[in-house]
Amino acid sequence: MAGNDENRSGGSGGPATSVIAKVKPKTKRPNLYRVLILNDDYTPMEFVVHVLEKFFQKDIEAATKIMLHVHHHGIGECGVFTYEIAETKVTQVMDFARKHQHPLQCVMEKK
Ligand code: TYC
Repeated sequence: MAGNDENRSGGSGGPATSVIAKVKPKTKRPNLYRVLILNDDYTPMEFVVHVLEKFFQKDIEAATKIMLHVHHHGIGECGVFTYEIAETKVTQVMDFARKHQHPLQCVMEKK
């Protein structure tokens, strides 16, 4: 009867020691990125509203509000996304603007 063998991790003779592994919660919050559009003098207001509806799922009221904010303040937020989604949105908007020959600029920034 040696007794308590499964707890004797410390070698011979000494007091019984135990190792208790910490269970680390593995969920991590993802880095988030704002997607922003910039004002310019040439892109039509209706085109910007269309972009916000098409790529950012805004209704016409929200889209118009964001567009006017950008028109008056120079920059505004379209949405907040994880890195890959934000990158995709920026590429989609820039490609769409270029295709229609508008100078609209779209960028992302880490929150
Ligand atoms: N300033 C543009 C105009 O007067 C409209 C506009 C709004 C352009 C927002 C870009 O991101 C923009 N036609």
